[in-house]
Amino acid sequence: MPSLPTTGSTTTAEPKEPLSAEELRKVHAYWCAANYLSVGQIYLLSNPLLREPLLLKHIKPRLLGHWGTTPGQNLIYAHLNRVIKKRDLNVIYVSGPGHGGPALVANTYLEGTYSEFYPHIPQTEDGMRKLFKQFSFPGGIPSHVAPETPGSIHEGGELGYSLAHANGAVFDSPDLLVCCVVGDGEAESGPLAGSWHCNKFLNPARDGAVLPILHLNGYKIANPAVLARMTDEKLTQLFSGYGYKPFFVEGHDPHVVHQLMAQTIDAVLDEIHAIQEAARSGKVSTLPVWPMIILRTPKGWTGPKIVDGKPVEGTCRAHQVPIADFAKKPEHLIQLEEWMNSYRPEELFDENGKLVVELAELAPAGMRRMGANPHANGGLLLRDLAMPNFRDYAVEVSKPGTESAEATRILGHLLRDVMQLNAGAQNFRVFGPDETASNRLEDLYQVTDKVFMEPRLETDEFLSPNGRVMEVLSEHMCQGWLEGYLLTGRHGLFSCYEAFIHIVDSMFNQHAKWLKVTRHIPWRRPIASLNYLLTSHVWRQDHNGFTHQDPGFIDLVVNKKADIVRVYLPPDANTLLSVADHCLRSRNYVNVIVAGKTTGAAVAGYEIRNRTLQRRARDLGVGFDGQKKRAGCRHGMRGRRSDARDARRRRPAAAEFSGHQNPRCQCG
Ligand SMILES: Cc1ncc(C[n+]2csc(CCOP(=O)(O)OP(=O)(O)O)c2C)c(N)n1
Ligand SMILES: [Mg+2]
Repeated sequence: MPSLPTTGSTTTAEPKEPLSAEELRKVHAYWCAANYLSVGQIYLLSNPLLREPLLLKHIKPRLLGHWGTTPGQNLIYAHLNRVIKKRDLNVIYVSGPGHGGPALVANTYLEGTYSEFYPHIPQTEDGMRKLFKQFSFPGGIPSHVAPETPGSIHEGGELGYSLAHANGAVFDSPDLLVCCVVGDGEAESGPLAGSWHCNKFLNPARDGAVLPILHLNGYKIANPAVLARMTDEKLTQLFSGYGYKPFFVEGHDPHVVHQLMAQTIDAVLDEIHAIQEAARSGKVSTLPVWPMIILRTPKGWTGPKIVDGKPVEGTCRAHQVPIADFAKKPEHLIQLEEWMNSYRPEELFDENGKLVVELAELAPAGMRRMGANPHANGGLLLRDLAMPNFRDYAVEVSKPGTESAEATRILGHLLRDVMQLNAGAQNFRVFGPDETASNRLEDLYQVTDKVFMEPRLETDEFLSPNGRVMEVLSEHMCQGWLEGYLLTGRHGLFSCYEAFIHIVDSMFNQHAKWLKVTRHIPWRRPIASLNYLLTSHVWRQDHNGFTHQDPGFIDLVVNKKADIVRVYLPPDANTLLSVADHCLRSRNYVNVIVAGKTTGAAVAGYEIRNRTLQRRARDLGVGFDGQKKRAGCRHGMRGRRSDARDARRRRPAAAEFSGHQNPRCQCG
């Protein structure tokens, strides 16, 4: 294979051999088992243990999936298992190149969690057959890491968000380590490139740690990856500049790489531990230099070297399905059989198809298994927010329209107290791209600061390592952090100018799809809703103009079904309070609140507003009961237009339009 551009590096660990011969044999065998199961998922319909000679009828008629990233991710998983066991660590795995779905499915199957979540796929020969068949198959499972995958908080279908998700997951979880695999192609994306700055917002005294593993397998789908063609020196300069200490693990010989990987993971964990110790003992409160791993291994490692005369392993031809066309080229059957047999399945699985005991013992136990870690099923850890009575913050309105207020400033009073009430629980944060004060939420700074780990100047205000407001001028990072935070069982709010929330259109889509799928997965517990507060809306721009006007995010949002999204247009401060109270209590929605920050009339007290909404609901032919708690739409809620049309046609029972027939709605 072509040589990779390495020049040696000062941060490549001095070669040692931390694994005994026995440990090396076993970790290699475990990796082979994961690779075998990954190839099996991509190719096989039956004959999972190759007990019969491989025939065309054993192969799936349509071959789908991504092999190229998979062996590298299997290597990382196997080595994480080793250290989780050895050090009793609390770790979850974020797969940036989540198109490597076979790797995560294979590993969770090997560790036993897959069969616990899906008992119809047991650790038997027939279970293995079903595991293989279901992959990327009608009625089966997605080819990517997905909500269906145990241990996952990150799909990775749309590349670029892994590092932001990983950081969001560890905020306020001091015990948690997220291993975040970043693809070298993924690393070219804007969101990922920005996300290296996450370290400036991570406080080792109160947050967990992220271990980024930049996987330089050299290629994307059809091109070399930019970072992969840089020398180790250049990469060291780049990542040192971002504030990391890169450790290089490079090679093609599995046995060399196993030793180097084991040694390097031990070294980086020692560094992470030292950083946390220093911060938690109060000795250091400045931005630490976090370690990261740069892993250079061939794309499609251990797969076919040459297919039809062309090199495959170590090239972008290994990205998806390296051997195909079995009907036309029977010699490919032999090649696939040789490839699968190269892992020696007969030594890995017993006569019943179960992983042999000496290898099964390598996985951690119980909830330490990455597929079973409760942080990756955040609803299990979710606690209700302590909420003040929102009515206590209301603007007094003796006569409609006579009082005026900045709606979001009034909301700021409420958010300040939500922040304060939950300070002990450490489960609420507010996110925004440098606009929290501009959006009139600055009362938050009476009780907390903006988190900032870089040096602070005397002239700075409200910055500290302990702040709970997260401000960075990257809507992608704000969204990714909040998603990671919510998916691991906490609460938050993202405030943004209405026009610029479009920057995360696609991330919104992905999160909404995740929520939609999780509703049908019984073991996924509901998580807190993702709440957007969009201000600087189209109607009131003051010193900004056309550049800052665009109400189109709502168009995008209402394309989703009403059981996933909610759009609220509260007309005044009091309605906004009520809406925010509702949204912060709700579960499994994306709530979009569009509200003005400039001075506007406080239209009505709660009684008058309820009457108005009742009238409006009557006009639409839908029910409204503003009097009953948990039944009425006190929120000025809008469903999709088509919902309203459907509702008018069907004249539904009370409260359908408002969505309150949904038992998960927690209107309080
Ligand atoms: C945002 C985004 N753009 C494009 C794609 C299409 N795509 C899927 S995989 C891939 C290449 C990924 O390369 P890399 O991150 O290096 O992953 P690996 O080599 O580990 O497969 C691309 C471009 C995508 N999934 N997401
Ligand atoms: Mg790559």
